[in-house]
Amino acid sequence: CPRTGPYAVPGKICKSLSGLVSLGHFSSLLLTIFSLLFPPPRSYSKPLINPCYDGCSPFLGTTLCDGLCPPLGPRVEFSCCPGPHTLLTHFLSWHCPGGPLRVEFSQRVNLEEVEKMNPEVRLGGRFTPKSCTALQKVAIIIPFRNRDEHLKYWLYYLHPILQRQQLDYGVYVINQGGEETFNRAKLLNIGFEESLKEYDYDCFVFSDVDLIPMDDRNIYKCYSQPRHLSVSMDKFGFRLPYNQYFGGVSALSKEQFVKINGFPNNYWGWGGEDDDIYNRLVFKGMRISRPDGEIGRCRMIRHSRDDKNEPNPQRFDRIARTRETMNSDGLNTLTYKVVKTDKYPLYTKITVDVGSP
Ligand SMILES: [Mn+2]
Repeated sequence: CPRTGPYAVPGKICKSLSGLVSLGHFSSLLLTIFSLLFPPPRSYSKPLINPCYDGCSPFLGTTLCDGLCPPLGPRVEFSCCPGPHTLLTHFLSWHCPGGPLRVEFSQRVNLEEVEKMNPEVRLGGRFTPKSCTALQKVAIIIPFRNRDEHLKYWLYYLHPILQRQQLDYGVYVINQGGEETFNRAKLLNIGFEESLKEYDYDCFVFSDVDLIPMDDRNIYKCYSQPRHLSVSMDKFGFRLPYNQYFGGVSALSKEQFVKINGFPNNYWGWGGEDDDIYNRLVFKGMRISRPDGEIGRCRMIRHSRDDKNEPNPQRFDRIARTRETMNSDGLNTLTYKVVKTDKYPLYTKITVDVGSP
C-alpha cells in the first residue's frame, strides 16, 4: 500500500488489506493441495457443450435416426428427427451431439470403468439406439497388433461418441496373429467379411486404433460417396497432407466396398494401401466426401514405429498399377484363417492368420 502521496492508504486499512491478500494466497494454496489430493472426476469424452447420450428429443416423436440428432452447428444437415428445422427443434438441440471434445492421452484408461460408463453397450461392443431406428448398421473395423494401450483410449473415447451419434454399431478389432509383416488392408477386408457373418451391416468404418475424433459432428456413418473422416489430424498440423489422402479413418457402404472389389491384399508393411484404395474409388467413378476441417479434427496417439511394419518398398510400383490389379486382388481373392474370436464387453476381437507375402 502507498503510505504517502495522493493515493495514500491509512495504516490500519492497509494492514487488514494485506492480511486479506495473504489469506487469499493461503486459501488458494489449500485449494491447490486439495485438488492434487482429490482430483476432480475425469470429464473428457463428454462434449464440452452438451453432455447427452442417445439424444434425439423424445418430444419430437422420433422414429428414424440418421446418425445424428438436430444439429448444433449450421453446417450439419437436419436429418435425424423428422420434420423441418423449427425454432422448437433449435431450442431442443442442446439435447444432441455437437461441438469440440477434449481429447488427451495423459491418464491411463481402466476398461472396467469404461464398461460402467457405457452400460448400454452390449457384449462384443454392440449398441443400438433406443429412441429411434437407425438408418444404417455400422461395423467399425480396427486393424490391430500389440496396441492394447491405444485400444483402451479408443474405446474410452469412441463408445460415448458413437452412442451420441445414435448409430446401430459394432466394434471389430481384427488382430493379426503370428510374426509376419503387418498387412493393414487385408485385415480390413477380413473385418468386412467377418462382421457380415454376425449382422447385416450396410456401412463399414475402417479406423486406425490410434485416431480419436475431436468433434461429435464427425459422424461415423456412410454417405452417397466414400467418406474420409480423419481430414485434419494433429500429426499433420490439422490439415490434409495431400488431396488424395484417404488414410486413417474412412467409411464405405457395402455397395461402395463391393464395387471396388474391397481393398488390396498385397500391401505388406507400412504405406501405400490407402492410396491404392483411393485409386480404386476413382477408377470406379466415385469421389471422396469429407467433413470440413473443423469438424474433421482428430488426434493421433504418438507412438514409435512398430516392429514388423517397415515401410513397404514395393508400394510405389503397386500404386502405379492399381487399375490392372484391382479386379484380381481384393475381396474375390481374400484367403485367411480365423484363429480365435473373443467377445469382450466393449469389442469383438478376431485373431486371424493372414498368411505371408
Ligand atoms: Mn499411427
